[in-house]
Amino acid sequence: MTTSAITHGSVNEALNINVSTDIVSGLHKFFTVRYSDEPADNIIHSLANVTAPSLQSEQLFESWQGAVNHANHPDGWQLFQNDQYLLACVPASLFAHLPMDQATEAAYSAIFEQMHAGGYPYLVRTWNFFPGITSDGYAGSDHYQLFCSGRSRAYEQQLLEEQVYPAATVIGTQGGSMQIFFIAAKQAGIGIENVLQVSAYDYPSIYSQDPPLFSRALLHRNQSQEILFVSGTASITGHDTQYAGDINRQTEICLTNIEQLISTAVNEQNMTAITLRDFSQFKIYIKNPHNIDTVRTHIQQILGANAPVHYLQGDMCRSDLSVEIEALAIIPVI
Ligand code: 3EB
Repeated sequence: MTTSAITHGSVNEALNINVSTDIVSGLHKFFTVRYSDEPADNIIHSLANVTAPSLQSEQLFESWQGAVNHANHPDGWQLFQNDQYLLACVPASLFAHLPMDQATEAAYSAIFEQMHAGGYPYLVRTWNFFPGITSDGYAGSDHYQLFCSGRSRAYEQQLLEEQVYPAATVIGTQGGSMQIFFIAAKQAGIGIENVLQVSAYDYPSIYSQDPPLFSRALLHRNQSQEILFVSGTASITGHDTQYAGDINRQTEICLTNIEQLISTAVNEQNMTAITLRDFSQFKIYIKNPHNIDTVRTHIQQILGANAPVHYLQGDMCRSDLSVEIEALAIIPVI
């Protein structure tokens, strides 16, 4: 890919990590994701910092910056929007006082409200971070299962005729409160499922009472780009975890799953043919920080040494999963 739609700064393992991924929509820069070892409070429009700590430097802050709509929003919303996309982080004040399932329901209901108010009816991508993902909540459910229930309940109240679920990441953090980021759009995207996996929304209820409502990937086209949002992808085939305890084999299955998503998008939805090396960004969440060298060696063999990869500590929703990979491809349309 050789266009200015994507800019990669220098990626290095020293303190000064500085990668930006610009999503450009038409002529309007939508937002920039900035990575730095400094928090973004010196930047004019810092959306938020993600809680998952980096494994690359002592501290790595991800801050999303863009053109903020300066209209006065109640409840502390800071909305980034242009003629096609809306991006925001749900204000914690809307759910911080509630138990997990109700908190999630409140957060997603608030997202749907903002989407409706702004005229962005399609949810295309979400990132969800919260502590204690596999620890007990209540009623025999862990926090992830309660999250799934709350999300389902918010969707049930939506009463939409046809629902394309967004691409999603759900990662357990070591502390802090829940953070939910999302991108919504004026135009619908296309959900991409993985033939090697049962669709998450069809999982049997052994994993969660209410199913995880997300698409394995979402293909979104605008006037100037094809964007493939690949959900957090784990070592799951069918609906079973593969290779518990084997970090290398798990990494392999994650990549195989992502390759399968590419080929479905290309063959069934006519997406431009790309390979893993054409992605703009990977985020690799690793549960045990000791595994980073193993994963990095594996990834560099496949993607090359200069691939746009960030390694982050994060817990997965199943205790037998050790690694999860999300990815973003931005393909300029000529
Ligand atoms: C999986 O494939 C792994 O509940 O939104 C990955 C990405 C996972 C998103 C979600 C869950 C979610 O089931 C877990």
